[in-house]
Amino acid sequence: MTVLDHRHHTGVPGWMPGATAPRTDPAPLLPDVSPVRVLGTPALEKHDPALLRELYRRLVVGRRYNQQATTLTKQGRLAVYPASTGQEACQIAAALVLGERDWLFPSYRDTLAVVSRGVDPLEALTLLRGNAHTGYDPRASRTAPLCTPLGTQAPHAVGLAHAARLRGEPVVALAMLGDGGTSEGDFHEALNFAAVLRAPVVFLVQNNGYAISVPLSAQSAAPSLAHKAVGYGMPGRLVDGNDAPALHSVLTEAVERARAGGGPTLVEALTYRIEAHTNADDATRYRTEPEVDAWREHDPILLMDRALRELHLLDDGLAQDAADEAEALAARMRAEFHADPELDPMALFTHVYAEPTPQLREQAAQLSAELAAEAEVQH
Ligand SMILES: Cc1ncc(C[n+]2csc(CCOP(=O)(O)OP(=O)(O)O)c2C)c(N)n1
Ligand SMILES: [Mg+2]
Repeated sequence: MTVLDHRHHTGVPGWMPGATAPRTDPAPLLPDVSPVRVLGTPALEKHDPALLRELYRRLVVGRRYNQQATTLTKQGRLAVYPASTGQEACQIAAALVLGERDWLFPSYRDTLAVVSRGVDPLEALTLLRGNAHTGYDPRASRTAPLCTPLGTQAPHAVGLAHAARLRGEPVVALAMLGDGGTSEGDFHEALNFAAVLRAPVVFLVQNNGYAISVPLSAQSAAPSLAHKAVGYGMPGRLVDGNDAPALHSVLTEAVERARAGGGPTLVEALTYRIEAHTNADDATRYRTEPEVDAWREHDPILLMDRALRELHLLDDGLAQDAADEAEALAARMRAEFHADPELDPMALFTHVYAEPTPQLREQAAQLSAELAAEAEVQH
């Protein structure tokens, strides 16, 4: 082997083989200078009217879902709810671009994406109610559990996507992260593996400006989070995260590219969380009212409503239908969550190990005896 055999690493003519030579031209991987937008541009007319109406309907129902879940925390019926109010366009687009065989890897903020994917709206909230189990069957719905540790869902998505590819299955995995999540080691490892393996994965970063109280400026010095893609050798896309059709087309392109063997894409969606981080947070301590108000003017439902009415794709009747559907869902959530859940304390021991350890068996026997003794007393 001669030193010139290293040449296959260098795709750029004029470079000597060696460690410092760029391997590919980074220019095609760079994100757009300004975020991709469809609403309010001529590109909107090229979109399927049925899809646009569907996006609108899902936005309206999704907003109501967020509001009702937040209210349930105030009534003590949900332990915690990280609302995606203001980020609904990202949530519904992420779910809509995936096929039945694809996989979604959500974070704790992405309950609405899980519901949009078809998981029962109440089952999707089981974990946030304080139940130790996820509530829905991840295999049946091809939706991983809502992930609380930041970024750990990203390498899981890559592993699943790579494994599916090895099996010859045309599966794409979409992992959802926050801006703060991009500072995690798991994010780096996931992107590196995904690019090297050309795994069929899409990373959707919802940049809502904050990691709890930490603003993005204190989180990252990258030109944009989408630029982070380039260092790994995958394309980065920057999109308006409150523009549902823009998200839908950028994500669809990324999913199709992944499915066709083109490898991973990192999509950064610029958005804003209108509510506090969770019901346990006071956002007025680190954000100003004018800042929140400016984002209310760029609300995903408002933008969609305005644009669709201009094209005569939406009228009061259709808007009322969506509002009615949203109210019916909220009523169902109230009715089902106000009933006390029937829990079997012994379920604590299921799904922990395939074969329970001797210690777990002992603890299960102890709890079982205590429950039996208590039942005896109550008789
Ligand atoms: C590994 C890890 N470190 C810290 C935390 C605590 N934590 C929970 S949410 C959060 C902020 C994350 O912000 P971002 O990724 O921007 O997502 P957002 O909440 O804005 O959707 C932090 C630090 C965690 N859950 N996991
Ligand atoms: Mg954030």
